[in-house]
Amino acid sequence: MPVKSIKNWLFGGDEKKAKRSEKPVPREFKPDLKRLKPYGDHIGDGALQLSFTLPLPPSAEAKEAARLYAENLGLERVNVACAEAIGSSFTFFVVYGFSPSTIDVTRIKVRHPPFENLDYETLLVLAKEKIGRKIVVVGATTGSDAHTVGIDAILNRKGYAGDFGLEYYPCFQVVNLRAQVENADLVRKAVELKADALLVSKLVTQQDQHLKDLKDLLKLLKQEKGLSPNLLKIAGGPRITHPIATKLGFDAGFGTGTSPAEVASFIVQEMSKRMKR
Ligand code: B12
Repeated sequence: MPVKSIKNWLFGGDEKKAKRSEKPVPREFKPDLKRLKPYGDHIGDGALQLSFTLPLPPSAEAKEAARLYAENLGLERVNVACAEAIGSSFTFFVVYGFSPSTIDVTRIKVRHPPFENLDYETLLVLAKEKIGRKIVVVGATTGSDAHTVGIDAILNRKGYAGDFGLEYYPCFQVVNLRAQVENADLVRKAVELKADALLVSKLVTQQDQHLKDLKDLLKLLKQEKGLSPNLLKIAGGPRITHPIATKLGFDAGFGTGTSPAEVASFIVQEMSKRMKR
């Protein structure tokens, strides 16, 4: 159906009439960035949802314990919306409440990896002009960690959320060692392939295993003499941030929702800078 007919069908009558009935015009909304609160039913009501498990069998008393616990956290007008048994000794709760807390967003500063998002063509031109050869990227999920989806999302041609992975770019030679790769094997492979960038994924964070494995990798890299002096060391995973990764000694860290294009942009720009030195 043509657009005009759809409007006539929806609103009745001609287009002029239809335009008049296209309401409501959204009001411009300016949040109070100095005293920001969550939004539920009304702006600034502080409504939020919380889920947690108590080591109690399900009962009216357990539900009351969940309500009081949420009140102890500072929530007001708490409603326990869900109380589900998890086995015989645990209950999972979803509670709603209203928080009086506010956050001053104007004071927040987050450190990101230093790069500009480049489109595909610009990136290839930069890589050709400044680097002039294939950039060797070696990636893996290390230690006992078996999660491959994150590193695959960045490296494999099919990519992530409609964004092609590094294999799609002719400027990269990608070697994906996938999961449960020992740090020593990863370092050996980086030497053998003359890697320009090492990409490490960590998903399992229980008892800070991800930090232990990443530190161990850095130690091995420091001891190894056969690596490129410009080797880029990049860590990623849902609990990795740029500040965490750089504090450990990596060049960059990428967390949840990272697109391959961002990683490609960072590698090409950072390598271009280093090759000038
Ligand atoms: C799928 C999955 C599995 C699959 C993995 C299959 C596979 N081939 O990868 C299987 C079933 C094997 C599995 C097993 C286990 N899993 Co699991 N798993 C998940 C799950 C549901 C999704 C992970 C995923 O694929 N995400 C999708 C990808 C695209 O997202 P991503 O990894 O975050 O990657 C993005 C970014 O983080 C970033 N990124 C990631 N890596 C890198 C690297 C670089 C260099 C860069 C630049 C960016 C980058 O870019 C990606 C794209 O944006 C998560 C829960 C969750 N919802 O996250 C649990 C989860 C990770 N698993 C968990 C656990 C506990 C396990 C097991 C221990 C369970 C068990 N008791 O057996 C085992 C572990 C086995 C092992 N030895 O590692 C826990 C980890 C808890 C923790 N924080 O330590 C989670 C969080 C579930 C939970 N809430 O408990 N799991």
